[in-house]
Amino acid sequence: MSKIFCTFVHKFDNNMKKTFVLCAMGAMMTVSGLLGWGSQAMAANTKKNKAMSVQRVEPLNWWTCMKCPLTLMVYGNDLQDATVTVSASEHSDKGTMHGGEKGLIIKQVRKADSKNYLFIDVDVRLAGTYTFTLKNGKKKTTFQYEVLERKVSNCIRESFSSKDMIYLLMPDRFRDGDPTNNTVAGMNEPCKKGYIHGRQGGDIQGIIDELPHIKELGATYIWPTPLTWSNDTNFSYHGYACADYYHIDPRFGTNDLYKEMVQKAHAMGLKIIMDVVTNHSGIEHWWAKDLPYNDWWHRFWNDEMSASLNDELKEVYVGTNNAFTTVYDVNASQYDRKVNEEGWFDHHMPDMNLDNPDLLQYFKQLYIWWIEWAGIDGLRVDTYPYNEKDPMSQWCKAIREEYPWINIVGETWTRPANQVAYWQSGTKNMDGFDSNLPAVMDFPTEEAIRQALENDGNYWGGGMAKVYDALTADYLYGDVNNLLMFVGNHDMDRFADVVKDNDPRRVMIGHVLIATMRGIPQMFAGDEYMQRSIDRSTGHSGLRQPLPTEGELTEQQKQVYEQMKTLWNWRKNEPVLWSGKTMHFLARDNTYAYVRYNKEEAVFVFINASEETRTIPMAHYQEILGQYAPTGVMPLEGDKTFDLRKDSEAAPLSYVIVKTHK
Ligand SMILES: [Ca+2]
Ligand SMILES: [Ca+2]
Repeated sequence: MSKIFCTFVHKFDNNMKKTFVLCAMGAMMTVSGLLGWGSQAMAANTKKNKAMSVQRVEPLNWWTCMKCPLTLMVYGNDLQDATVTVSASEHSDKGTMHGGEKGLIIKQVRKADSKNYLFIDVDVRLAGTYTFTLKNGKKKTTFQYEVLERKVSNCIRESFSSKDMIYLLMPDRFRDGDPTNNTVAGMNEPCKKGYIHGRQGGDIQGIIDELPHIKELGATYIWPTPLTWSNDTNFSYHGYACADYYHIDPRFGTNDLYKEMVQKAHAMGLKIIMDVVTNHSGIEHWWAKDLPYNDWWHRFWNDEMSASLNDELKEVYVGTNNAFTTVYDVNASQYDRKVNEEGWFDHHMPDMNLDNPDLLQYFKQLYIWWIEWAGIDGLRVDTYPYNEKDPMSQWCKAIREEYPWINIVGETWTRPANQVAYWQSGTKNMDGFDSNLPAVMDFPTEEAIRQALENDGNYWGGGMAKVYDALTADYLYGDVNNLLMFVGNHDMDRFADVVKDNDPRRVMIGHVLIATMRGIPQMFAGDEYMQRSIDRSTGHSGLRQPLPTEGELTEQQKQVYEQMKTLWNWRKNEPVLWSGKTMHFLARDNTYAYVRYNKEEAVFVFINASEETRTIPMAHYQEILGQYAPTGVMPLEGDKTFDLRKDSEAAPLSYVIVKTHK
């Protein structure tokens, strides 16, 4: 554990005879005599202890020279009426400027609705360890807070773009690299290997162990689904019901190990995306028993609108209606809009109220803290359109003011392209809204590719005509190169399950499309082996299964992997695919042709998604290919030469990729 980052943030009163250490480097909080720490233990502790005390301070530490202002959320017992002062610790000579001016100034102390919280706005000027003193009559308590020197270069970090390939994985269902952490005392759900909905033991060590595999495949970024503390009794493995945003779930590892994973990935040329969940926390979050503000969560079933509803409707009212259309639909009812935005994602996922300024500030600081502390390279935001759009736009802006080049992709799960485009920064929306969100997910093209390959496509408008149509909507988007391209993810049926006959040729066509069309390709772990669900009737749990081991692979899976590896590693060195323009040609007979091109070079792609041999009618494509050399090479086939002026044949369910230049 690094001494530099170890943050001794506060002490309980001497009369409590306890010391509570938060270590920014460490995953675990050590609390003397308290095992199985969690919200219930904390609530009990709070009730018993009537003395003023501080139990948590978030963010865990901060840095100098940050653009984002800092508000400390201080949680403990009976803090509301305390006056707060700060001094540089006697152990530090850094916190006081020459002339005695303080390196950290309290600007404002705000009460919350709960008497056990304080929100303290501070102005950070110098690195150092600061002692905060809270006094109320004879009651007094203190805590220490560390401000570190920021490396100026930290704001300059590259992020994912169309030159990358993102590898999405679910840590619990990826690789169990450390069986000793599978069940942790005090956590509500133990590991239950073999139970399809239970925890399977996968962890951060498993991701570290698989870094060479991910690198070999040709991926450049890794997007693990959330790794922070999740303490639900069931389905905790997916991590989207967060119970502590500042700590890695001990069943996945520690904060230290997370940082080590980032560093080891970086050493191999791989980068890490963090999965952000602002729309909802988990019902087991430590703040659940004692919310800072009454409106911290949306509890609208108690408001005026729900008061008039009968009991049955009140129950329905709790959940979101998933109707994103209400955000931009000029005809939408305010009621429907409110239910979309404020309804709970699930009964165990309370909806966060981002209109509460302290909550919005909490989330800005939270993810800036993780980026700065762990060295993260990009963000993915869960359930993006369920968040209040204006506060969320401010959140994106704050993150990008701190890190101007960081990329953020929002999960915008809706099919019409105009609705996806609404959420991308740069799109010219009629209502003038700009999300400040740079990247969105191309669900319309994902759906088109899946529908094109799940049957023989032999009908009017079917097959590759669907993929062609998807691209005709590109005029809508603020930035087509910042669309996430994928054929599957952790929330939908496995691609190899849905393509007709589970045919490996169809699996490859899907991946060739996302590798060569515009945007940022992303693939789901296991698809490199055309992995299939172990039980589609069980929903998501069945498809989220551990990566097959070497010994479990069939010959067919090994062959697909070799093709995937060749495809992705070739793409890494083809700038024309990252930023080139696209010209595509009307899809005919379930074939689809397009050219990615720039001033120097071009890549010609021909997809034959039919089950018959098709002619490649090269005369059609001379409008663009005529500007390039007449002979190209096929990079995925050992650079075999290809005559770009002469018709040739494409085998059933095949692809032809030819590279040429001026
Ligand atoms: Ca494990
Ligand atoms: Ca919401």
